Parts: sequence; C-alpha cells; structure tokens
Amino acid sequence: MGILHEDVCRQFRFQGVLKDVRQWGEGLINDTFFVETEGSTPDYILQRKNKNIFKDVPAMMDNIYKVTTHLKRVIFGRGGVPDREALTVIPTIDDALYYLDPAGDYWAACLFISGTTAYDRADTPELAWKGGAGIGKFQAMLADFREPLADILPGFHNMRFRLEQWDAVLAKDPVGRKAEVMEEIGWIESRRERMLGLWKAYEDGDLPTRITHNDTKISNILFDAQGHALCVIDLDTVLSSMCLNDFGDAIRSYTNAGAEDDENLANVYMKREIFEAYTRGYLSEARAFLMPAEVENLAFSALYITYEQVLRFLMDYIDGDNYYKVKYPTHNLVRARAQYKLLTSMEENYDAMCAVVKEAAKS
Ligand code: GN1
Ligand code: MG
Repeated sequence: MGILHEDVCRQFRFQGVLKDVRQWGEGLINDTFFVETEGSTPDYILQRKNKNIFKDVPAMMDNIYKVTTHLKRVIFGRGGVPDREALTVIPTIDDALYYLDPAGDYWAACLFISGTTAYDRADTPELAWKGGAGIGKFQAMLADFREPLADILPGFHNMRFRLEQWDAVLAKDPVGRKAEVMEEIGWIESRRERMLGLWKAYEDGDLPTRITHNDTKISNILFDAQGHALCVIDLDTVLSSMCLNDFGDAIRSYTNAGAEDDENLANVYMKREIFEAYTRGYLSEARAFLMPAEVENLAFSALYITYEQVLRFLMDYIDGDNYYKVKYPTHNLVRARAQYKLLTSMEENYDAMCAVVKEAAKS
C-alpha cells in the first residue's frame, strides 16, 4: 500500500524521507494528517482545509503567517524557542503557504512539535489553570500586534450576523425539520436581545478589537514535558475581533462535565472548580492588558459563546447538516440540546462566576 497523499507531500518543503502519513485528531472541519519521516528529520502536520467553510484559504494562510511571525519575534525576544512555542508554516516547493491540488482542494502544512501532549479534556483544575494561562499568554504576546487580519470568516462570533443567518434558515426551513424543534427554537428566541447586547457593546467601541484565536478548546494547546502550555495550535480561525470570544469558548469546552454531543443530559453541567481554575490561570497573564470593560464581561462571554454554539448546531440541523460533520442524522440536534443544558447550568451559576472573575482580577 502506498503512503497516503504522497503526491501532496511532495509539494511541500518537507525534510527527509517519508515514512508514513496517517489520519490525525478529531476536528469537525478539516482533514488532518500526521506526516512521519524516517530517522531524525522533523515530522509534519498536513491538512486539507475545508473549502466549504474557509472560502479564502490563501487569506487564511496569510493571517496565520503574519500571526506566527509576530509570535516568533516575541518568543525570541523573551529567550524562548520560536519553533516550539509557535507554529511554523511549511511552504510549498513554489514558496507558497498552501498547495492547491488538481481537484481544487487546498492543503497546508506545519512543523510537528515533538515531545508534547495534547489533552481532550481539562479534567483537573491544575490543567485548566495551565490552559487558561496558555491562552492568556497567547493573547498577551499579540496585544501589540496592530496589523488588521483579513476577515476570512465574516460574522464568526458576531451575534448580529448569527441571528440574521438563523432568521434566514428558519424562514426557508429547507428540509422541513423546523416543526419538530419548536421548543429548541424558543431557547434561542427568548435570549436574543440579551445576547445581542454584548456584540452591540463591541460594535459601539466599548470593547477593543484584538487578535483572537476563536477556537480555544484544550486540545488546541500543546503541553511540554513539564506539563506547561507550550504552544497554541489550530490558527485557522485567528481573526481581529473581541477577545472575550476566546475566554467564552474555553469555558464552554473546559467546564463541561459531559461531552459536547452527550446524549445523556444528566452528564452535562458546568464544573465550577474548572471555571475558577481557568479564570485564575487566564487572568494571571491577561490581567496586565485587559481593559475594565473586558474583565466585566468575561463571565457573560461564556454564556454568549455557549448560546451561539446552541444556535449554530440547531441552525445546522434545521438547514440539513451542511456545516458540521455529523455521524448520525440527529447529531446536530443532540449537540444543540447538550450545549443548551450547559448554557442553563451557566445561567444558574452566573452570579458565582462573576464573583470569581472579580476576585481573580484583583490578585
Ligand atoms: C469547529 O473543527 P473544530 O473542532 O476545530 C468550529 C468551532 C466550533 C467547534 C465545535 C471554523 O471547530 O467554531 O466551536 O467546531 N470551527 C469553525 O466543536 O466553525
Ligand atoms: Mg478549530
């Protein structure tokens, strides 16, 4: 049997001799492969980018290149190891940041950072603290990056845009699923104005625009042998936006006692000790650059991003599953219900969350 995608690998400036190329990770969007080379030459991560979602892969790769170049400069200045603490994009033999194959698919590659561990879940407060510190440091290193990035995912985490998308899908009801999810639709409708309020504050300039990662789940951080957050990965969604996205999305994923698509809703609730640990870790790095208005909205951003995720999963279900990969016909609906359960748990804990943020912001 030949090596998977050997022809594609030949397009990149990979060192050494190919040994194996295999599927990697559990992403819902791209197809990811681990490229192993013989002997001591580096290994690589190769991805076929989802062109259905990323409409402008060249601009996306350009964003990633700009951000990683800045990170490497900062890391070097701090006496760190740029190729281990930031992603390294591997160019093609034509010196492009991506390869467009004859079938019209876009591929990109980066250096594999060896000797690191990635976690699927933040099961302990210690790990959650370190993850929070990792994202805080990532944002801090980019706090003085002023070049605007290309808006490659228009409306990502923009509630005004999401609700417009939502209204359009509901009006169309393309596969006739709307009638069976009226209760779930009510979850979205009843919180509309409150959720829109945060985005409006951003639109009004009460919250600054920063470089944001936009997918801060723990599996997007590599930890070193000492167990510290070493490198933030999966930079496909780096954008210029409000940095509350990153805190909110981390809380959504870290604190969930169940799975994102848990069918047993009793498993799903927000773990308060994980919330507290992440918040403390994050603020240990982010306290120095955050504005008061950002700190004040941290707890709410968790509700905001979780609500948005309920909306996105439910909308994709109603739309006939065009966005997220699904493993069975009601998968997006199951995901939406599980995320809603998490949202209600956050709502119940909201006052306590605000108190934790207030306290952690001081120390
Ligand atoms: C998608 O593919 P993955 O797991 O990195 C999505 C995120 C969602 C997440 C939900 C570009 O991320 O926004 O929060 O699924 N990414 C995009 O699991 O839509
Ligand atoms: Mg991602």
